[in-house]
Amino acid sequence: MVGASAFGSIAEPRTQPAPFEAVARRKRVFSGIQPSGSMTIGNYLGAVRRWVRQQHERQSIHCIVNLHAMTLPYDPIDLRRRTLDLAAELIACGIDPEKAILFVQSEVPEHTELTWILSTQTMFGELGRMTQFKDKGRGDERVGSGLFFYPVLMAADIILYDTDSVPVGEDQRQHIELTRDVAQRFNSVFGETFVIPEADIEKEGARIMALDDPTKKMSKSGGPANYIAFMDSPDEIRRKINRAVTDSGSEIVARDDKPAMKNLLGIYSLFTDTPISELEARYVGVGYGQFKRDLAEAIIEQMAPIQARLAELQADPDEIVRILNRGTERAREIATPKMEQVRQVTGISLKAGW
Ligand code: ATP
Ligand code: LTN
Repeated sequence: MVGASAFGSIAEPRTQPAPFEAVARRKRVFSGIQPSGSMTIGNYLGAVRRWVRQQHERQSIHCIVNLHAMTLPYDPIDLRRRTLDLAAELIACGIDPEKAILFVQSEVPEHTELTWILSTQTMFGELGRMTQFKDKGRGDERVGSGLFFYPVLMAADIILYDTDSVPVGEDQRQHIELTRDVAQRFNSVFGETFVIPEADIEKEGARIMALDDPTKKMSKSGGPANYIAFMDSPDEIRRKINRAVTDSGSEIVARDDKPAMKNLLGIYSLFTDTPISELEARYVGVGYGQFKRDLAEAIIEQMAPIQARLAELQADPDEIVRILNRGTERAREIATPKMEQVRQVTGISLKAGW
């Protein structure tokens, strides 16, 4: 319980600084991605591209969140394969495992331990308001309660590392708001323990829409017509772009009443680093067919070097496992003392006081 006891108040200021506080540190970034399928251009444009850029100036930690991927029905053999494939995809995209810490969530048991502790500070009602739970659970009573708990595990992932900023797509904004609320609540109950993280959501690329339905977000667990993935061959990419839904009319403009074109122009602009207005001007009077052919080639060209590197990495899965094991060690160097601090302030540690 909270409050004073013969052993002192748990909210009392600590007399000794925690070891991690003694070292001045760079801004720390943490983000996660589920091994629920091959990485899509939505993941890349919304999040991963930024992780690659930020690793040079910030201390970056990237986690393959396999425990999150268990919250919907899955095949265990696929999960292991997808975990290794996703690690290879991230490295192929430019995550440098010498710079950033890249690891698999289940290898650091502190994530699940902290989830339980944070669950005691998370309201049932808060979790019920999460739109992802409502979307993925679809109101089905028989949905696993892990899906309900998903945001608590995500909060634990983030605050376990004293994260300053969380680079994600727009769909994760609500989860990060909840993370902040839970961390603040914990700090006010048990004393300053966690850094309160900020969401880092870019305007461009934050929400890439599905190719077969521009009102839904592109998602690697959607059907194959929904996304373009890094595992897709050039021919598949051509076919998928060719079949992508378009709007009525024939104008190639990024207007709100043209959601399909707005999405395709957005993708084109991000991949080629060309302002949308310039693309709109280039395609005045040009048909959808030519536009789509050009877009497919632009995507293929940008993805080619990444795909070549990916093929090399996939040829040596033992090396990927070695990289992930090293990432686990480095992640635990941060997670273990933090978790010990949490055990102390919550009164579940039997070691001498903090
Ligand atoms: P799933 O289909 O299993 O839910 P997902 O493709 O939505 O997976 P996640 O692993 O949940 O991807 O997300 C990894 C990162 O990619 C997150 O930061 C998320 O916000 C971002 N992201 C996912 N989809 C998109 C998208 N369509 N547009 C922009 N960012 C996205
Ligand atoms: N829920 C996230 C994946 C995720 C995550 C995280 C993202 C799990 N833990 C921590 C950022 C920080 C998603 O993209 N669906």
